[in-house]
Amino acid sequence: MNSIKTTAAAFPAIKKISYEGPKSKNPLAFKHYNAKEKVEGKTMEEHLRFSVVYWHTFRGRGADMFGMPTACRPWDDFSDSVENAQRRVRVAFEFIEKLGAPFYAFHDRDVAPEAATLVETNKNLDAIVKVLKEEQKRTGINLLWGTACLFAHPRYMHGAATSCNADVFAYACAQVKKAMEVTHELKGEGYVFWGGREGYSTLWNTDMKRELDHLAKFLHMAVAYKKKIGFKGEFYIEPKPKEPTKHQYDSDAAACLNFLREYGLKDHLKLNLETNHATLAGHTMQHELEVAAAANALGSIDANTGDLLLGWDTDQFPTDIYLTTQCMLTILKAGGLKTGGVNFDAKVRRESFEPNDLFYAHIGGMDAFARGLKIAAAIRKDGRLEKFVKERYSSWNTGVGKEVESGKSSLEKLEQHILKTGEPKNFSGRQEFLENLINEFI
Ligand code: XUL
Ligand code: CO
Repeated sequence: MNSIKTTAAAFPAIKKISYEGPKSKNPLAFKHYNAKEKVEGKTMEEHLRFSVVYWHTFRGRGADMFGMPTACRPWDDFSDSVENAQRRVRVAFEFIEKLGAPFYAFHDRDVAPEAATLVETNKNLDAIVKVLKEEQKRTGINLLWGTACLFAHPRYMHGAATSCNADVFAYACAQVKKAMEVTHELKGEGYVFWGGREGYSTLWNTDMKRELDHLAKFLHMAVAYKKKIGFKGEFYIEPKPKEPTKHQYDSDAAACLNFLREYGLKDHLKLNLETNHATLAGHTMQHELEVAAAANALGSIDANTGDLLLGWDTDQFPTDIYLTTQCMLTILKAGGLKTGGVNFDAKVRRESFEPNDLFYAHIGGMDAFARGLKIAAAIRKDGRLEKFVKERYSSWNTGVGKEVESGKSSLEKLEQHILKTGEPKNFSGRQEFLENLINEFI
């Protein structure tokens, strides 16, 4: 199939977005994201590794449970034709190139239409991968991660890898096999497993243990196939507690890590953490990042934010500097993102229906993270926060603390210690003092 080019630019009035500094009043310029500026010895581009998602940005149409699509996308005829999908690829790369993001991410079904049979569907995907490859080569934009959509098609109504139907499980495996192959072909730096419907709506019809065993079998087969095709990218599992199911098995970072350890998968997958999923689980994003970092499993982030007053997965663009500062403090402490990136799994509001809104949204998110990075680096350079935390645990550096940490203690020894020293003396946690300290930098 011939790959077609768009005849005209989709965003003709927009030039490449450039850095103009904090004083700029230009809404189509960066005020803080300066790609080549160095922070802690690395450029902002290397630290942040921004990525644009195909699903929200190029397939989202602003429909919700109550209303029809609102989005105006003049380049898209909204048909399921391969030609339309190919034209959309050109537009996507025009957008990402003008924005200056180095990466993108997709589900197989975002980029290419599903057909009546697996063979036809894979043929459609190949026709799109050809154009994606051309555009990656033309622009230097790379694939952060690929994934398979195992939740939209009706066949996955009971789940995919956790379906009660073994044939559906097999279909999911066939789909993932192909999605991994194209991710590999496009030199993707990672591959994500988000358990779209891997959970349950009611326990009355669910054999939980069997479903979890199947999920593990599925991931082990993916690990084996990864080896077989020589795909060197990182595998990630993305936690989310609910939506679309009532309970998703990969409910949060801790649950995912427990599952990975229980089934001998810990060495094969890291975590892709998303802010709105963290808050749906009743956690902060910083909590999820800390849990992952402590297990050496911090892989990548889906950068967005929820609306705590609404309580569902609103996937808004992150603009809160406090949030981005917290994210970047933990990410820097953990040694930075390696194969992962800051992937905007976020969508413009239904009311923001014009193409330019896509630019405003991403520019805002990138600037918010650039500020978070600079603030986090300043807090680290100042050193007072780190020093406080270190001192808070200083009793563990010597004496009984040291003995416990090095495994040389016992209940009897510790009883002797207390009989000798009496009631322990405590000291303040200084939460308010530290909150004020953080605000000095924001
Ligand atoms: C859904 C979600 C997904 C994953 C990829 O809430 O976050 O888009 O990021 O499947
Ligand atoms: Co996500």
